[in-house]
Formats: sequence, C-alpha cells, structure tokens
Amino acid sequence: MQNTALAFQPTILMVDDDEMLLSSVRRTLGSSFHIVTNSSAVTALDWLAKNVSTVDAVIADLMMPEMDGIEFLHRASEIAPAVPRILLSGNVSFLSLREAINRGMVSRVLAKPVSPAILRDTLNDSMSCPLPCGARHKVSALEVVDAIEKNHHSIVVQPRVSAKDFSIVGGEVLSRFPDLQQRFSLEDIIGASEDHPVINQMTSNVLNLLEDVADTLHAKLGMPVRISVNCSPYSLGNMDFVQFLMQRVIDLRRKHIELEFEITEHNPKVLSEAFIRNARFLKEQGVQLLIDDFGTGNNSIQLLRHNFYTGIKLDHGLVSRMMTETLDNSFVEWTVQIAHKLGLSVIAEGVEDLAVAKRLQKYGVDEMQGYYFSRPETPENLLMNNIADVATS
Ligand code: G
Ligand code: G
Ligand code: MN
Repeated sequence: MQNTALAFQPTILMVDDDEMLLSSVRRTLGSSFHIVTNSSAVTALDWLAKNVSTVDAVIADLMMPEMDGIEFLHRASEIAPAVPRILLSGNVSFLSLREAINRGMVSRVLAKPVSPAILRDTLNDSMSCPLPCGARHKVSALEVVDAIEKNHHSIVVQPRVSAKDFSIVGGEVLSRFPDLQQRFSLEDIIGASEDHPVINQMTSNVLNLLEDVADTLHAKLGMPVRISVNCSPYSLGNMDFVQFLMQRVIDLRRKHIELEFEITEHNPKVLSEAFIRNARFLKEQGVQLLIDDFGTGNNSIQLLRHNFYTGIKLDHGLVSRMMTETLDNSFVEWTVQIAHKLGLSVIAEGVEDLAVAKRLQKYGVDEMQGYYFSRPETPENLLMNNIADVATS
C-alpha cells in the first residue's frame, strides 16, 4: 500500500555535502516527495545516469568539495536535459547566478537557509514549468532572425584529425549566438530554427563568416582544408537553396576550402522525397554529405541504405559511453565495420582522452574530433591552448 503510493510521488535527487540538511529535508519533505539524497556529486551523477527516467527534479548545493553545484547541474543537464534543476546557495552573487543560468541551465536559484515550505513550493513550480530562469518562454525563430541581422551571430571551428597520426585534416563550423545564448541554450536556438526559413539565413551567414576567415583557417589548419557545416534537412529540401549552396561550394573551392555538409539523423525530413532528390544531386556534384549524430535517434540504420552519404559522424554521447558501456562499445565497433563495407568514412566526435582515441583507432575509425584534440574555438584562437602536439605513441 505504502509502496504503491510512493511510486506516484515525484522523485527528487538532492546533492549537498551538508548531511544535516539532507536529513532534515528527508524528514520534512519525505511525505510529499520521494527524496533521494547524496553527499557526493560524483556518485549522484552516476545514480542520475542510471535513473534518468524516474527523476523529476534535481537540487544541488553550490559549494561542494568534489565539484561545484553549477558544474554538477551542467552535467546533470547533459544526462537528463528535461529534468528541472534547482541551485541552493549560501551567497548568490550576480556572477554565480549568471553561471547557474547559462551553464547549469537552472530553473530556480534558492538562497540558503531555505525553509521546507519554500522548497516544496519551488519543487512544485519547477516541475510544472521546467524552463530555465529568464527563459520563461521559448526562443522564437524571429529572435534568431533578429540576432543574425544584427550580426550577433558568430562561428567557432573545431578541428578534425586523422585517426592514424592525429594530424589535422579539417574542421567543423558551429554557430554561436553570444547574446541569445545568455537566455537560451544553443540546442533550443537551433531547435527553434531548424524547420524554419531562418535556418537558411543562418547557414548562409555561416558560409559568409567562413569565407571572411579563409586566410586564418589556412594558417591554422593547412591548405587546402576540408570544412564541414551543419545543414538542416529543411534547407536541403529546397532546390533553390541547394543551388545557392552549390554556388557557395564552388566559390569556397576557389579559396581552397572544400565544404562538406553534416546532416543530423534525428530530423524526420531526412526521409522526405525532396531531401533525398536534392541530396543525390549534391552527391553527383561531388559534395560530401555526412550523417551527423549517428547513433542517437531512430533513423541511423535506415540512412545507411541511402547511397548519397559519404561518411558518418558517431555521436559524442555514444563515444563517451564506449569505455563503460558494452552495448555502446559494440555498436561503435559494428558501425565502423558496416560503414567501411558500404564505402563510408567514419568520424568519431566527442573524443575526450587518449584511451578513447586509441580504442577508436583500433576499431579503424578514419577521423576524430573532440576536446582531447581541441575545443571549438574562434578562428583566431584555434590551436592556441590545445593539444596540437599529441602523439600516437
Ligand atoms: O557546439 P555545440 O553545442 O556546439 O553545437 C550543438 C549542435 O548545434 C551541433 O551539434 C549542431 O547540430 C547544431 N549546430 C551548431 N551550429 C549550427 C549551424 O550553424 N547550423 C545548424 N543547422 N546546426 C548547428
Ligand atoms: O553537430 P554536433 O551535434 O555533432 O556538434 C558537436 C557538438 O559536440 C557541439 O556541441 C560541440 O561543442 C560538442 N563537442 C565537441 N567535442 C566534444 C567533446 O569532446 N565532448 C563533448 N561532451 N562534447 C563535444
Ligand atoms: Mn555536427
């Protein structure tokens, strides 16, 4: 009887190194919520990863010995993006508040000491409206149009290396919206744009910004250089846009930049007739199309049947779980073999350390990208503080 009732209570994960506070919260809120407490941020993240689907909210203290609350909540947002996050803090400075919103993407920040009544109300509010503070409404495509028109849109580049000797072979261009990203995550900004005409404007601007820095890219990454640009299936469904893209490919080839396009696998438009027709056209023109985020959504395997892709990019989540999860590890190994049989190249994203890089090398991955080699950087800052000198030995 009691167990059944418990199953319908919201599950709250609370992390704080103050055991007294944890036990007091368990005592006072235990009748309304299923409170799971942990005094270690590290073990709490492990627990969260294993229980994502049953957690309704996460609360973290700001000052903790193993990692601060903002870092903890940032990682929690990667593990469980839809679960609302609350930060508890002894002193809420403007700086930590800003960090909490931008990096921790919290829905509320509460000052300590906090009363059980306030905590209960906050939990109930957050669970019914799990948006970050300052982002009470979602970003609209028009705000993105505005940002692009005001030049509040910039690019960063993440280098890509050969798996054989870690030499640089090219890079991926990613959009950044310095102003909008104060209030929304990049994921939300792209999400609001990817099926709207503004995505064409975004891609077109990325190509202009790229052309402007062609010389810097050659100095940093070599010449000629292969640069991949994320392109929404919405854009590729439009023949006029595809003609425009083809013209830009030719313009940039003259500047010794060979463009490639990354197409995310999760958008259902990748299966549409218009997309497929235009993708074939691009392939005939010698343009490389890569399946992005391979292994995340539902379309991955099906897309391997199409013969206009020239390569796949293994999703960074998949790559990061490879060392600990047998299933992900086997999936990566299998994918490399199948892709090569089909004549596709394999690029691994999210390579964060040498152990992962070596394993991917063993599996026969062709190219790699990830924080181990370099974070995405502005063209001027490329390879300034990064491990460009990593050796395979
Ligand atoms: O950098 P990261 O958080 O940096 O980028 C997140 C995701 O946002 C990328 O994987 C990519 O799918 C998407 N993205 C970033 N920039 C662009 C862009 O210019 N166009 C499109 N369509 N997607 C982008
Ligand atoms: O287009 P796509 O979703 O694949 O873009 C790559 C995303 O992965 C970007 O958000 C980029 O910032 C992020 N990224 C790049 N390298 C790493 C890495 O080593 N680890 C993690 N966690 N993310 C990475
Ligand atoms: Mn990408």
